[in-house]
Amino acid sequence: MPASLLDVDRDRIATAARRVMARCDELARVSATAGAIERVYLSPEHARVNRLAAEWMREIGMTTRQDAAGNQLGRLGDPDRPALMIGSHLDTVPDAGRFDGIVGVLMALEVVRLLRGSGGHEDGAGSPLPFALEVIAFSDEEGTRFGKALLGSSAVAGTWDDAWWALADADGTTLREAFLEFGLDPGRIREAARHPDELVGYLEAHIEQGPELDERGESLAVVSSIASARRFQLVVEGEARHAGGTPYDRRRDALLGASEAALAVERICRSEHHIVGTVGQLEAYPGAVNIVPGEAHLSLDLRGEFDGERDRVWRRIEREFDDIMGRRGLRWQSREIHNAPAVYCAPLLQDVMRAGIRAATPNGPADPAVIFSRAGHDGMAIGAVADVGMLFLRNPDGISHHPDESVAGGDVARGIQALSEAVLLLAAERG
Ligand code: HGY
Ligand code: MN
Ligand code: MN
Repeated sequence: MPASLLDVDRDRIATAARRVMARCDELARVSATAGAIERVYLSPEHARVNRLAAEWMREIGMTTRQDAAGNQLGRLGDPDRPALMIGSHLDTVPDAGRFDGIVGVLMALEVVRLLRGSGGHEDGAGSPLPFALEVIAFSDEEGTRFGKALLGSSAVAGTWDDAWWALADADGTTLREAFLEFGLDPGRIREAARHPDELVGYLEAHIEQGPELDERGESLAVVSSIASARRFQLVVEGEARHAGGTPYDRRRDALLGASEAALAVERICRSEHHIVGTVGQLEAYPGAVNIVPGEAHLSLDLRGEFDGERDRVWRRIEREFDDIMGRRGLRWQSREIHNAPAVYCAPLLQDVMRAGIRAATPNGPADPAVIFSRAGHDGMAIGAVADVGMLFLRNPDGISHHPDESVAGGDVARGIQALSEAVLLLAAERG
């Protein structure tokens, strides 16, 4: 039986898991759209979930603050000590599930509640843990509103780029205008940045957003690394013409060029190892039923386990696009809107996560699963300022970024225990 440092009975852990599931439902009701879940950066819904998270942080004795980028933070422990940061994000994609990001923030709160009560922080001062605990609810991991992902965590990592202020949402509101409307001061954004000396590390629990744990019949996994990602907006230019009178050999149909490009992305990425490419958006202009599309706009989301491999495949895709558009008499151009290098989870944090899983799943495999995350996470940004460790929870059927996204309460309970054990092991390691 793997050693367990967490002296908490299973009923308390089960109660914690039930609270997480109930709060996931409560947060799911904070949405911009009726009947679906959508919560984007700097929206009224973002403000409402930050207030709820702050209330739950204060409930367990944490001091709270919203930082200069709209991230919600809670802290417990000696103000002069470095902090172990645990968290995830509360923003969502459109028509989202109720667990992506959200379950990790709520599990972090339960870990603090358990550690605070069982030999963890009592009053904050003189706590037996050699570090403070911080819970962070990142404000924009998805990039849904402005296209650039990881805005909240980039501010915390000190990697904010002032060029982002000009990014605009679908209504033409710039990031700068949205900051001001939300009550934030763009001039103070760098106050959100944390120094490496302030942080012991960053831990995040997240649903896998893939089928591996479900197929293996296992509850939890250690994450080895987070895929590197690049996102592009592409424009294909042809010539709008009459849909009836224009013979095929006179057409320069931008939509067909874009469609062939999307199929080429799938073909190329399927032929590669640990590379995924997705065209999630495709629009034809002028978009009339009786006009050959003269222009097409499409997105490309390209990810890989290694930056160099991902970039090599992008060059391969560019060459293929040149061939396709050349053959069809079309022109094309790309604008990169997001670029995040791969982040490799710190060996020590992988080790404590592995030991935490063993303690939480005594009937599980002696060697818990280790998974490379094809999904992006805030750890990709935070890796610039702290060591990153991640725990995956089984995600039935692997469906995510979809209302059918799910996670079992029992796996949440095991995840809370594993994360708590990992924190205690890290504390023991740091003496
Ligand atoms: O896109 C992603 O991989 C993450 O869910 N934002
Ligand atoms: Mn997501
Ligand atoms: Mn996520």
